[in-house]
Amino acid sequence: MSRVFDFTHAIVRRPGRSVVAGLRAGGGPDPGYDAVTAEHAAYVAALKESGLIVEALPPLEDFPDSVFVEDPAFVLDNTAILLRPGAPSRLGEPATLRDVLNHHFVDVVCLEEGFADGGDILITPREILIGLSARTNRAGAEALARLLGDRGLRARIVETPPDVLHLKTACALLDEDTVFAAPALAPSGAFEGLKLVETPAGEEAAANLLRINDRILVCDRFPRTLDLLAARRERIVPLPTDEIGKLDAGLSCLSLRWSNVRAS
Ligand code: CIR
Repeated sequence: MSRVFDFTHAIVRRPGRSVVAGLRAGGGPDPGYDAVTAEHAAYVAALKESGLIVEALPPLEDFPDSVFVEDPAFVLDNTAILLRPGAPSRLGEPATLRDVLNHHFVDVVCLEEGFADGGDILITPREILIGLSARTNRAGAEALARLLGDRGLRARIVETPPDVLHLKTACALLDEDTVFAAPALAPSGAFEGLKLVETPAGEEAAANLLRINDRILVCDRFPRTLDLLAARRERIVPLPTDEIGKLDAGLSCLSLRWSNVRAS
């Protein structure tokens, strides 16, 4: 039986030089193109080592944030949904994925109303959670939930704390029963039916980890999280994320992942 984090394929997009001008909420040092590229290469290698077939799309200089390919689309089984990213500079990104998604998926549809980012969508074994955020509004979340419902997929809309960019900035599945989440999300009621493991204090950004098959890709700069996962006997793959972190990004946002075993 395939689990929600059993994947066979992924799409990534290589960073363009314009990535250094990507969106970010705070100040801090600028990201560097070479360093982002190195982190991206390590990430792609980790996906391949986890058993995935990876298709790398060419850079798009007109879209500085297009390396974060999870946000403009949602994929599951036979279906791909071209979303409507909530940041105006990213609204043109879904159209750039249409051809590749038509190639891989039989059912490709567009979100027609509101705004929704892929970073706000968490697939759990029971349901698909859609987080309301500065990028995903209620009209977009409801339209997305309808598209999913039409395909027999149960969606639930949840709140994301105001200072969190995306739902998945602050949570990820560790296994089929367990979610790893920043404490700010714990009281949201989002994780009903799942066990909750909270991020260690000061390591909230570690919540954006990525379970793929039998491995967990996790940011390498959070020692207490690495210890916590090691104590759970998880097979961990620590990855550098300092540069993409300067762009408010983590590990989930760098790929679209799916299983062609589950699709029928
Ligand atoms: C943005 O603000 O849209 C990008 N700089 C970062 C997107 C990160 N995406 C994600 O966590 N799913």
